[in-house]
Amino acid sequence: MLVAITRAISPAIVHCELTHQPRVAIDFALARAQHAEYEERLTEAGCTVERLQTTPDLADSVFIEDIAVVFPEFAVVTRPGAESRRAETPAVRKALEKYRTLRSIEAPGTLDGGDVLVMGHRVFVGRSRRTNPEGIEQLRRIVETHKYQIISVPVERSLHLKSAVSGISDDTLLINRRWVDADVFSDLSLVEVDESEPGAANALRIGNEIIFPAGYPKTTARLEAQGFRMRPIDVGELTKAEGAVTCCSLVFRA
Ligand code: CIR
Repeated sequence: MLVAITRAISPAIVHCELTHQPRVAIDFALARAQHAEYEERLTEAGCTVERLQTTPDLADSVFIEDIAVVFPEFAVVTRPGAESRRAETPAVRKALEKYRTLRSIEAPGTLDGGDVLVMGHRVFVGRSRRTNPEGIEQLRRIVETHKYQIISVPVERSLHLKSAVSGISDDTLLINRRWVDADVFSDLSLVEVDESEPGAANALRIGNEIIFPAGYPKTTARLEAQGFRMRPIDVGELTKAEGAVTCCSLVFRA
C-alpha cells in the first residue's frame, strides 16, 4: 500500500516563513481548496491519503515534507532549520511510528526534508540556510548502516535542494541548473526546466506519474514530449508561501 501523509493548512499560513519571496496575501479558502485537490491527485495516483490535523500556531504545517525523510527501512524525523517549525515534529513522529522505526536529528544539527533527494541508495543533501553540516553528518551516520551514501550539495540560490532539482524517474532528474551545480548529478539523466520557468524544478513523482504545478506550461510540454505522464495541479496559493508539490506530502510504501 502506498501511503501519503499530508497535513492541514493552518490559518497562520499568512505568517509563514519566507526567504526569497515578498509576502503577498494568501487566500486561505482557496489555499485549502487547492490542497484538497492536491490530495485528490495523490489518491488518483494510488495513494491512501492520511491527513494530520494542525493547530493555529503552526504556520508552515502543510509543508510536511520538511519534517521527516522516509526510507524503505526506517524514517528520520528532522530538526527543521527554521525555529518556528520545530513544534511541527511531534505529530509527524506519532503518525510515522506505526510505519517505521524512527531516528531523529538532534541539536545542534538542523535538516529540512526539502533538502533531501533520494535516488536509489544515493542521498543528495542540500547544505542550505535550513540544513547545516552537523545535520548532514547525523543523517550520514543514520543512513550509512543501511548502505546509503550521502552526497552533500551546496544550495545558495533556492530555499531547498528540491526547489532546484527533483527526481522524475529512477534515473532522471528535473533540474534548474541556474540554482544548483549539475556536475554532482552527472551520471543521471537530466531534463532542464524551461529558462522562463525557474521555479519549475520541483515535481512529485509517484510511480509513472508526475504531479506538477499548473503554472509551468513550457516545462510541462517538454516533459510530456519526453513521455512523462503529467498530472497538473494549481498550487498557486501555496507557492506564495514558498511551497511546491513535493513539500505537501510524505509518500512511502507501507
Ligand atoms: C518555509 O519557509 O519553511 C515554508 N514557508 C515553505 C517550505 C517549503 N518546503 C519545501 O519546499 N520542502
